[in-house]
Amino acid sequence: MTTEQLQAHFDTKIEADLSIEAKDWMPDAYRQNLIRQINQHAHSEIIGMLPEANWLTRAPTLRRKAVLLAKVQDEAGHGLYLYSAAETLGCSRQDIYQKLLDGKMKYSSIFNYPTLSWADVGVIGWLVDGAAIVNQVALCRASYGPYARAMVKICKEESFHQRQGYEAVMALAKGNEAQRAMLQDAINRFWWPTLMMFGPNDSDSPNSAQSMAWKIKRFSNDELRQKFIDNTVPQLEALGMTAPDPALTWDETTGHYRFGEINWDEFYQVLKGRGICNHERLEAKRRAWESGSWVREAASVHAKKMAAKKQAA
Ligand code: BYC
Repeated sequence: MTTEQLQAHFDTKIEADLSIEAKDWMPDAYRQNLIRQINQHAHSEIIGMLPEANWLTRAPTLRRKAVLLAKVQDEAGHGLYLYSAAETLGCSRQDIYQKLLDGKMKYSSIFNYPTLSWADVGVIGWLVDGAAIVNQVALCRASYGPYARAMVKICKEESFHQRQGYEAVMALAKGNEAQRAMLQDAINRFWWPTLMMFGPNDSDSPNSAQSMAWKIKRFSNDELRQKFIDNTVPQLEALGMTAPDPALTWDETTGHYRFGEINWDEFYQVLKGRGICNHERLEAKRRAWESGSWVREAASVHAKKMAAKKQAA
């Protein structure tokens, strides 16, 4: 088939909502866009383990510790599913990971904020995983099959994460004055950064139009942000807590909450590596990569020995 015929076949499949699979022909720009998004997503899962892991040794009870340990391990699994999905597009995991360590690839801005109290762990589960679900449920219908299928499993686990987070914040909301103040402080610090997770406003989102035309993204950044706010404000009210946004009001006519202006300058500073924890996060990953070098070496020697044995047999 000529390139034009292959392109026409690809366009017909996208139009008909059929999955594009690893061995199918696809335009190079579609492939590169997926490599960018899926790997950024994978990096976010792996870096995202760090803020909560900070509290593993100080969880208030054994039960909380066991649940948090399982949750943080789930995030490592999400990273693995996503790196594997990205590899089906022909990129090398080592190359991609090196780009993260060199600060040449992005990961979600939210993980550059510190976790200062135990309440932050609950708020991450409730708000951050809650925002991730809103975004990721839509990605379960992404046009690239391996990405969409990875998202189905991830969403099931994220949904448990969101519930464990809400259960933890409910306990604090029903607690004493100091516990309620700790929770309100965590909400105040994480509210705006959570809204930034959905990416820039649609008018400033360079990738959205093409990603939506290719049905990688099914909803725009602003649509998903609004959906998250509409879902979350009633949960906030049920806790008896408030958002740090005086403009947050219910709009009877649109049936949605209105909210204030996001500080996009802060968002872009974080993307440029100037967030509170950018340096610390990448340093932790570089240290882990170096201290794990003996494992990689041993595994590659073992793999070579096995291959030689197989050849000799
Ligand atoms: N942070 O044109 P746009 C989790 C970048 S982890 C950093 O709108 P796009 C969890 C964007 O990459 C869940 N960068 O881009 C884990 C682009 O830069 P490049 C993480 C951001 O791709 C552990 C530029 O800004 N979820 O839940 O169409 C513990 C312009 O943006 C951000 C995902 O990764 C950001 N917030 O849309 C707990 C979801 N926003 O690449 C929880 C998958 C934007 O052109 N990703 N940028 O240099 C997506 O759905 C989309 O990539 C986005 C952005 C909606 C994030």
